[in-house]
Amino acid sequence: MKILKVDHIGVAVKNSDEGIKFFSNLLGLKFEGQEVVAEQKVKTTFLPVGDTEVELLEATESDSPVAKFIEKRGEGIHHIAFVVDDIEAALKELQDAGIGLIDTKPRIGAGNKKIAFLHPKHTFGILVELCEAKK
Ligand code: CMX
Repeated sequence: MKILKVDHIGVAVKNSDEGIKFFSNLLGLKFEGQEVVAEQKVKTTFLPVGDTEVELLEATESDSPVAKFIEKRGEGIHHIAFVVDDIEAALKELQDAGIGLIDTKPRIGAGNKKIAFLHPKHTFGILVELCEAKK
């Protein structure tokens, strides 16, 4: 498995506009756009910085995983996403090493990228996302 870079840091927010005010208007990160990932009931906002980005996550429905996360833990860092060269191979390697996976097969995330989440129980309580490099 080859980790190429941190793709993004997901930040759960109650209100994307408030997040944009801080990260973009105040810190100066570029606002690159937004996308609703309907299957995951979340609106994502992309704020690139260097060769990575901050990704704001706002629940689109009250039963969204992001709404549940905020209810339980408050707003804050929700996940860290790494780009891998081959996501299927990386998942197999991790599974063989005994790491629990939320997604044994990739699903489609923001930007139409193949993504998969590892189980936080096996990753120091941090939700880790793998996403595949664009080919
Ligand atoms: N941080 C730490 N732990 C988390 C977590 C988080 N952000 N999200 C979930 N967990 C924990 C849960 O507490 C649960 O723990 P236990 O098994 O000990 O109870 C475990 O992980 C599994 O969570 P779940 O909600 O029961 O499992 P699901 O399979 O229903 O959902 C997940 C898991 C990660 C997909 C979902 O919680 C989630 O966060 N979905 C939104 C994903 C997202 O951010 N999408 C945006 C676009 C993605 C992109 O392209 O970047």
